[in-house]
Amino acid sequence: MANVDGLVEHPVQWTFADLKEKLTEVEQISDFHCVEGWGVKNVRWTGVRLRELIETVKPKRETSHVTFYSLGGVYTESLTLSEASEEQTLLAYGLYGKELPSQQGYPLRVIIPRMYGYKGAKWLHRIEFTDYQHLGYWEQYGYNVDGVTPPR
Ligand SMILES: Nc1nc2c(c(=O)[nH]1)N[C@H]1C(S)=C(S)[C@@H](COP(=O)(O)O)O[C@H]1N2
Ligand SMILES: [Mo]
Repeated sequence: MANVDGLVEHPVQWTFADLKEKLTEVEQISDFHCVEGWGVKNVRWTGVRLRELIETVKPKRETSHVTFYSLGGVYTESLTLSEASEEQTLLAYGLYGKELPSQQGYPLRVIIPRMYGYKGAKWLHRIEFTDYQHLGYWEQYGYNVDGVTPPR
């Protein structure tokens, strides 16, 4: 993870180590579900609350959404500022007490348990604050931007 930028008062360029040092580590057990039908109960994540990062960078008044960019330049996702600020929205770097495996998104991934898995970008490297909602990777193929209702 490197850049947190866009419509914020204090953009930061943090290394993964900076992020761990500056924000409070939390542990969260939550169910994970993919829109394709599979799910995993009681997944134990370690990470930081996205809310705390938001408080650090101070979004400007016109900010309405947060866009996430994965390494590789293909996968993107977005949340409203209010969804991003929910208690359970994490930037996770640990899984069951160990470092996030590379397949699961090392070094960092977004977790928002009440939404389908596609809302959470793995291999996160940039967070941008915007005044529009960016249409995510799967959303261009018909998945719903709300992350809650399944595609028809
Ligand atoms: N960068 C990136 N993030 C991603 C995806 C992806 O293909 N690329 N797939 C999404 C989808 S559809 C799901 S269900 C979860 C799967 O997470 P898992 O591989 O840890 O089970 O990651 C989400 N995040
Ligand atoms: Mo998924």
